[in-house]
Amino acid sequence: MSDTLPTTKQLTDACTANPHNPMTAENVDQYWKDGYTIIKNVFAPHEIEQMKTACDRWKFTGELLGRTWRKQNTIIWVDEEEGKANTVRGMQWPSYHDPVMDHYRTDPRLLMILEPLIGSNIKQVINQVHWKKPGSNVSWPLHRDVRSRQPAEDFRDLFPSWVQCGIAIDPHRAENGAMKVVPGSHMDYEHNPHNRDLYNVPEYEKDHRIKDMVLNPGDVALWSAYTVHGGGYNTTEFMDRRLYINGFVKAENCERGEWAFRDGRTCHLHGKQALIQFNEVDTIAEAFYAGDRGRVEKISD
Ligand SMILES: O=C(O)CCC(=O)C(=O)O
Repeated sequence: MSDTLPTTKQLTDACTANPHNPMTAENVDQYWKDGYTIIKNVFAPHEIEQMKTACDRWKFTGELLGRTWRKQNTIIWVDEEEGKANTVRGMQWPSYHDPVMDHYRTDPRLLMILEPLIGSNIKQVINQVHWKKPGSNVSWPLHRDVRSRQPAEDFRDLFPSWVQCGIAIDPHRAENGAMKVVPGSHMDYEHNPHNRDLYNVPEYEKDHRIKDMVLNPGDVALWSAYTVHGGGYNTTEFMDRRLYINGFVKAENCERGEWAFRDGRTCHLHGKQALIQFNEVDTIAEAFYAGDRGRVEKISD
C-alpha cells in the first residue's frame, strides 16, 4: 500500500504538545494500526444533555414531517412501514439550522483529535445523526464508508485524508445496537475506491476480529474509510441509541464539503451551501418531500 503514514515520533510530538489533548499517542497509533480508536470522556454530561435535546428536537421535527424530507443538504430520513408507526432513523446536516449541533461539529476538542491525523485545514462532508429506536427494524449491515465517498475522483488519497468521528450521546452497548468494528480490516485489501467488492461486506460477521464498539455518552469513536463497521439492532425496550457523526477530510484532498477548520480556526456555516452529497444543491433551493418528487433518498453514510 502506498499511503504515507506518520512516524511514531511525529505522532508523539503531535499529541504531547498540548497536555489537554484528549487524543493520546496511543489513540493515534491504534487508529492507523487497527483502523479505529475510542477517545473516552471528550464531552461532559452537560454538553451531552445539550446534544441530546437538540437531537430530540430534530427527531420530533421528523415525526411531524412524517416522511423523508429534504432542504438542500439537510435531509431527515423517515422509514415508512406498512401498518407500523413511521421511524425517524437519521438525518444529515442539522448544523445549518441548529447552533448547538454547529457548535459541537466545530468544537476545538475535535480539532485536537483530528490534527495529528489530517492536519488543521479541514473540510467536513458528514454531519449526521443516527437514531435507533428501541425495538425498531433499523440496522447498518457491515460496510466500508469508502462506498459513500463519491465521486471517488473528488476524494484524493482517501485513506490518510479522511476520518469519521462518532460522538456517543447514549450508552452504546450490544443490546441497543452499538456499532461493530473489525480491527485491522482497513488493511485487508488494497485501498482502491473503485473496488465495489470492498463496499458492502456482510461476510465479516463471521470474522474472528469483530467486536462491539462499546461507548459511554461523551466518548468519541474514530474509524477510517476502509474500516469494516456497522450496527446491530436495538433490542432493548426503552434505551434509545443516538450517535452524532461528523466526517472530516484534509481540505487539500477533497473537492466537496463545508469548511470546519481553516488554519486551525473554526469555520461556522453561512452563505451558499457547499456541494457535498446532494448534487442539486445549487439548483433545488426549496424544501420538498422525497416521495412527492418520486425521488429515492436512500440513507447514506
Ligand atoms: O449508527 C450505526 O450504528 C452505524 C453507523 C455506520 O455504520 C456509519 O455511519 O457508517
